[in-house]
Amino acid sequence: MGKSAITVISVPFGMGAGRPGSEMGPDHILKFGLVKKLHQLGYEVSYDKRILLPEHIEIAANISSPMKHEAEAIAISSVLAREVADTVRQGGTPLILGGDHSISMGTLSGLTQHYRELGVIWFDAHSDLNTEATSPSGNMHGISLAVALGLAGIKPQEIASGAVPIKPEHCVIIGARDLDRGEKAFIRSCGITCFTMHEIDRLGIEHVVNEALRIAGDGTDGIHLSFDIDSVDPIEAPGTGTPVRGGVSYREAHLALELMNESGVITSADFVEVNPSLDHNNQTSKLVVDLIGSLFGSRIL
Ligand code: HAR
Ligand code: MN
Ligand code: MN
Ligand code: MN
Repeated sequence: MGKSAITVISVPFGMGAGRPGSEMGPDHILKFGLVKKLHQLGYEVSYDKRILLPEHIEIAANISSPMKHEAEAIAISSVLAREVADTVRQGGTPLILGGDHSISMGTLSGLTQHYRELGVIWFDAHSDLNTEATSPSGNMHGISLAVALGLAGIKPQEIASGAVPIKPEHCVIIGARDLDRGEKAFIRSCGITCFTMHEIDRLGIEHVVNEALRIAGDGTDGIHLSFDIDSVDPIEAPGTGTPVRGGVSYREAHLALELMNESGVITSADFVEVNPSLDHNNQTSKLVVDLIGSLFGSRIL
């Protein structure tokens, strides 16, 4: 990432997850020194933007939808999309703090108003590629990537007029280890690249990330990193709602983000699914601060 100004956008929204708590994520990440860290790295930072649910949700709830809190997730995403698009228009680098992963519907709908061929790196234990028809849980955070790709009933244009779907060949998932049946079938057929934990074990995180950057950068005009903290092993990141053992290590996570920084091609990022109510001594919030530091150029020497 270049040294342009960073616009931190807090999204204290957790209704897309199956349990409460991730709405406290942004305040905790800020409390544990994010702004100070970014200042030390030489960035100008604004951090007063907070996306709240509108008092009157304009989008009528789709009563026939099996998804829980669908209207709220769409409403918060619409407001977020506007803020993200404004940030990009003003030349800032958007850094969005979630919140559960449903908010990335908003991040991506805002970004594609400017980046018409956006690459996406989705760092996650899950693929979030269920649709309303395949979701086993009804939780909105499990369908957000499908929405961004235009595969779900909810379309990106409903979240922000002027948004376009992400193309599957511009999308790379890293860290997957808990996929539902419908998601697996879709990944096999659609042209998305998915580096599961198996591939990370065999190829190494450096190779995987370099490949991801190449694929997401090929023919695109920007690359968004969507970092779900449950990609990291629960030993390091226990403060998250759907932990899955066997995730990337502390070192692998840092190296991945350092490589992304070195590449200079990441144009925005969101960090999601921190749930402070499940955390141990705030270690997950502190980890996210350090990981964001690596993405923005923090070095040991
Ligand atoms: N695949 C499951 C579902 O659709 C679980 C989704 C999980 N959670 C997340 N997203 N944290 O990455 O409900
Ligand atoms: Mn996710
Ligand atoms: Mn996840
Ligand atoms: Mn292309």
